[in-house]
Amino acid sequence: MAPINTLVSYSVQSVKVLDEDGSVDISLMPELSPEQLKALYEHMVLTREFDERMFKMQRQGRLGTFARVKGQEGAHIGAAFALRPEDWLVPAFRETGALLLRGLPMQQLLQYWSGDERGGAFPRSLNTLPIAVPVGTHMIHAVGIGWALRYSGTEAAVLTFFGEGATSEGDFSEAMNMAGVFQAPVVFCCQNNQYAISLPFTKQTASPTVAQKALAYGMTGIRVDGNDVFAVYRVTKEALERARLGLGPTLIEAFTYRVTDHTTSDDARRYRSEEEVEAWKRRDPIERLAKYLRAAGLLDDDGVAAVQAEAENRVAEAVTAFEAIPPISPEETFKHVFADLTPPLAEERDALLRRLATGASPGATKGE
Ligand SMILES: Cc1ncc(C[n+]2csc(CCOP(=O)(O)OP(=O)(O)O)c2C)c(N)n1
Repeated sequence: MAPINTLVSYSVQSVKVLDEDGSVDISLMPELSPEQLKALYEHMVLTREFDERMFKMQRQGRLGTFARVKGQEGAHIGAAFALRPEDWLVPAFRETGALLLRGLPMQQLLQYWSGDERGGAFPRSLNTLPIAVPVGTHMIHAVGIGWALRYSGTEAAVLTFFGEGATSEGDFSEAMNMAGVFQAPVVFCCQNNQYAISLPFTKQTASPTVAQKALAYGMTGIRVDGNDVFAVYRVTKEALERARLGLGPTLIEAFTYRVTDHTTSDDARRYRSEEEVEAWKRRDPIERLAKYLRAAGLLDDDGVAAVQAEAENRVAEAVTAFEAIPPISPEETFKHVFADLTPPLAEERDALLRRLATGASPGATKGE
């Protein structure tokens, strides 16, 4: 019997296009028109403004707990910018910019993070699954959609996002394995922001990179500078194209950093240094793009101010629209999670409606 060579050699390709000083590697620069370049910038600024405003609203008690995306705009917006309308987006919970880019109304996202069930019922026309807070569960759904697309001969692909913490879940392994075996047209985009709440990447996995995990599943793995919107766009566009052509799935690791707390319930100062955060703030993805646009003659001081003012207006309008939405009815709170309500939930709903019919308050009393 011939010996099985158990030594597998591999290398992880790492892609960077846009430098911190705003200069680009021309040989790798993706094709983007001036309009697209400006749209990318405007969208990243809008996402940051929305994120800041949501944070203030949460602190004012006008919104529930939510996960900020500040510092990660290059990673998830760069990737989502490569999607076509017929593709599918399967998000986790830290992709605000991708959801807005997909066309989700801002006030609906505010509804979602305020705990209003209607916020999670995304318009079907967006080909976008709802936010998944349970870590990693949605990657399996992404593969299911991808497999269905392949089975039905539809030339479209799926882009799913998750954090590096999610790669320790069994769901990641199941999803990656199935996508590899069935050549499902799925692009797995890991926003490696280096912390899963307080757990640093080095304690999450013994692998030096997330990208190399692709090797075991027989798919392409690639690491990209996640604060470089051009690099993320480029590799995601190529991966989506391969997927649409039936050439299989890809794992992309967008290496980035969460410059704010994990969620509004966290205090990151308890587990990482100010110096570390400051160093990453200097690699800000929006600043980097702005430097490039200025050098290309596509942006100046007036332009920066105008984009910021427009973002503030749009966010203010969305907040006004959100706050004018009438409260959800008790009955409707049961409507948007399951297509067919589970028997225990149906029982709870009926009990609540019976109780309300007597004129009682919705709150349960002891013993009920
Ligand atoms: C199945 C499951 N386990 C635990 C949690 C609690 N939890 C929420 S976010 C999080 C860390 C996720 O880290 P990562 O996947 O790296 O994403 P990030 O928050 O950094 O974007 C944990 C453990 C959860 N939501 N779901």
